[in-house]
Amino acid sequence: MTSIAQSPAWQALGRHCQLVQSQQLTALFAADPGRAGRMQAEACGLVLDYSKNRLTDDTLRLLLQLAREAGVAERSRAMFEGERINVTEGRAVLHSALRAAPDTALMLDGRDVVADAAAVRARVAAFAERVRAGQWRGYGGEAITDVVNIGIGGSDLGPLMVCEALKDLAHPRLQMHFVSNVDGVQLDDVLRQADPRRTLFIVASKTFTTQETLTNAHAARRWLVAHAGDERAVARHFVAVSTQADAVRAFGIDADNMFGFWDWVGGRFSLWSAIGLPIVLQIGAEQFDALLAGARAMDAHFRSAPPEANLPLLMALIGIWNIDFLDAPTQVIAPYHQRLHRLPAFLQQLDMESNGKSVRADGSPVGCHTSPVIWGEPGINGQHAYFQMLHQGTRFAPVDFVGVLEAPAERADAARIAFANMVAQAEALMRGKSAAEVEAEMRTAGIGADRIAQLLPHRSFAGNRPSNTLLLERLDAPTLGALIALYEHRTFVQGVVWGLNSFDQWGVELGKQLAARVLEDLDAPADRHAHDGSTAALIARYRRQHPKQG
Ligand code: G6Q
Repeated sequence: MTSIAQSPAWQALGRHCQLVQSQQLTALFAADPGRAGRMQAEACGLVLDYSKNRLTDDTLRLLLQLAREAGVAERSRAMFEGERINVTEGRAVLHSALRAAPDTALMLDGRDVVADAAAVRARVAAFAERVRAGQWRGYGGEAITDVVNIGIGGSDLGPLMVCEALKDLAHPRLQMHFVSNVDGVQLDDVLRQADPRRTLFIVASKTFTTQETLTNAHAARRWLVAHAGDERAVARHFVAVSTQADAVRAFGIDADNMFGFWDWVGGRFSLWSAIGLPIVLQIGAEQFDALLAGARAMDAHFRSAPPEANLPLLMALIGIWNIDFLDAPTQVIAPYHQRLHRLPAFLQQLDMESNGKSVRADGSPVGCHTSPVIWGEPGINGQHAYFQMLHQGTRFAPVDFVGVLEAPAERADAARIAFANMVAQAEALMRGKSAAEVEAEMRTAGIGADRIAQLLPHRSFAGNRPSNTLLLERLDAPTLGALIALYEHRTFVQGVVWGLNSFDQWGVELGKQLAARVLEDLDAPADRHAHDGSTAALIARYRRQHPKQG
């Protein structure tokens, strides 16, 4: 396989980039009154304005040609139809089947995966309804008030992000908690204020072998049994979500309290499966179905909308343009709604774990840059922190501004201020502020010529910094579902163009193996394993702080 960088469209984009690079966005707008209207696309309650990117109609034409040459449509069909596109693990990639219309069927290894997903979803819904109705009771006979999801990575970030985003729909009695860190602090913080008689633990782990999750799950179990004084309490307070029924049973959780999913669901794509149990508990099965319906609508849009109006395709191609041609090393996610505060962390995993790779699916070098560093925080806070670098740093970082149009009446005024800030920042990044403007401003303020000359370079902004603005008509379950699916497909398309397998994660697997050797040596009087000088010294320093008793 040859690298996409050898393809005719890529080569043409390289040449075209020479022309576009020197152009100012403000000049492109001035020369073309139709630009903003043309460079907008809308679907599933989402509006994308991509006009503030450093590209022209020719760029888009070449990028769409690139997508054709990379076979995006064919690969997408292969994914949706259940081909084993995750070649290193020999697995299909079917998170879309988890949200497929109930009257469709998709056969994989002789099973209808849509029907299997629906059956688990029905069990999840029934269980969640009992908890929400106060019929599922703890060992003391009381209704559950606190739910603790113990999981990490894909078994944490998706449900956490969605539960935060849809908090306005939360069940009034249920408080959700998420514990992922193994250091004990996060779990202690939750347990300190939890009532064991009213707390439900969800142990969420696809493999049920992850050290962090199992350590926390065992600690939570000890806490519960110590309070209850009876092992049998575990059955009332622990449920599991996993693909590994035997390991769940070995932990002591009954099959009745386990909700399964399948190896064709990648961790970072799993919130649509039983991993979404915390979401169902928080917002109810009906709203969870609405979340799935929103994602399903985006799946349909991605599969059928014309390329020039296709949101995931456009966002993916613009990302590739920024990363590979304009040389942007990072991508900022700046949500302007507090409820979306975990979106950057979720997208960081989705994108960096999927496309943070250097070789193509066939093992050959990829030959171009892949996943950028994805980072961000709520934009309004960022304005008082990292936006300085966005405006005046030596590297540029494209931004996805994510805003919400509708707000409840009681928050409308405050929401308008947030929205104004978002639009103003996108405008400022593009426009910049010329030396002439700064000079005139300072003259009007009565500042002397010497001082003006001194301050001019500091107070000028070069501008021409690109961004997308993505508007949600409202922050509800269907629109959020569509937003997540949009980013999933954006990630997928980029992986296809780069020729990657976006669905394995050997770097994560490495992390799962590494700690065991060091852990063994921390407890030993001397190293049993060979380490480099730095690692050995750090282990020795730890041992000095924790001398063995007796
Ligand atoms: C996701 C990754 C990774 C995984 C965690 C937790 O795509 O594979 O983030 O979700 O390592 O794994 P378990 O769910 O198996 O505990």
